[in-house]
Amino acid sequence: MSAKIFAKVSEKDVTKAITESFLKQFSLYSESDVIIVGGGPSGLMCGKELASKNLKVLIIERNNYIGGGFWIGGYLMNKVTVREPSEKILDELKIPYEKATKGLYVADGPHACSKLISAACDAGVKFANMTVFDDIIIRDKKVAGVVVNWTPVHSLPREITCVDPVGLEAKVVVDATGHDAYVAKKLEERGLIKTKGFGAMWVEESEDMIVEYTSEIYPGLVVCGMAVSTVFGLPRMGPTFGAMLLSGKKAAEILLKKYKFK
Ligand code: 48H
Repeated sequence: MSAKIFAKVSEKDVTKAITESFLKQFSLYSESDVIIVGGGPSGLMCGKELASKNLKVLIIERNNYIGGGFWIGGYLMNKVTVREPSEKILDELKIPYEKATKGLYVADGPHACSKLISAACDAGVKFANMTVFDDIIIRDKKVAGVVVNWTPVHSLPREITCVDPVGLEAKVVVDATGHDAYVAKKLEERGLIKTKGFGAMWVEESEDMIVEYTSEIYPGLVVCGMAVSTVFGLPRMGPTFGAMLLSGKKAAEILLKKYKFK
């Protein structure tokens, strides 16, 4: 027997600590001010801005990790770029970067992503990861929440699972699911909106357009990041992330201006 460094705790104590903490949080966030679907750069930025204004914000993420495409940037090379003036957000988040050329900056993906996640956590954002957005709640012609399931359950073939998903209510939902625009597509399936699919790459046009088109596309549903490109058929930009950060920030501003959160 070695000398004891750690507190005396048994297996059941560890299990109870996890389950009780999870249940408390999940129950509290069954009703949020804002649910953001997708924990990539646009969703994280939006969440950070909203939570820093004391809103109750839950990010739903299907993966076990948060950060989406921000970890690896371009072509599995772990480098992300931003175009002026988005380096100001890197400054705010204390993310180191280098100037690549006039108006273009490059940072390490893991450093940039972990700082953004940390800022969102510090602001008070809560996360439900390994949780997949499955469907939308619509009440009186307004989006009123999301329907979710555990990612492993959702991944099983329909014929061998009958695990029903659960509903989470929110005053507003943000679609930050990237190229797939999953939330918007659920409205499209029901004939409520029409999405166009993202356009071909054109860096110089795309980023401005994505920020400009970031908007509420149906009562109670705001779209940000690459999902904007998919909804409106805008050109893509490749591994440059300034528009993702500014689009997330704009989505938060739109919500704060239009909706009253006690
Ligand atoms: C739960 C889901 C679901 C679901 C998806 O892809 P992301 O990084 O999205 P953005 O828009 O914040 O950033 C896009 C950027 O990473 C990028 O790919 C760029 C700039 N591309 C340019 C180009 O030309 O291609 O993150 C979306 C997140 C991911 O973590 C997904 O796992 C998650 O959303 N997600 N979570 N339920 N149904 N669908």
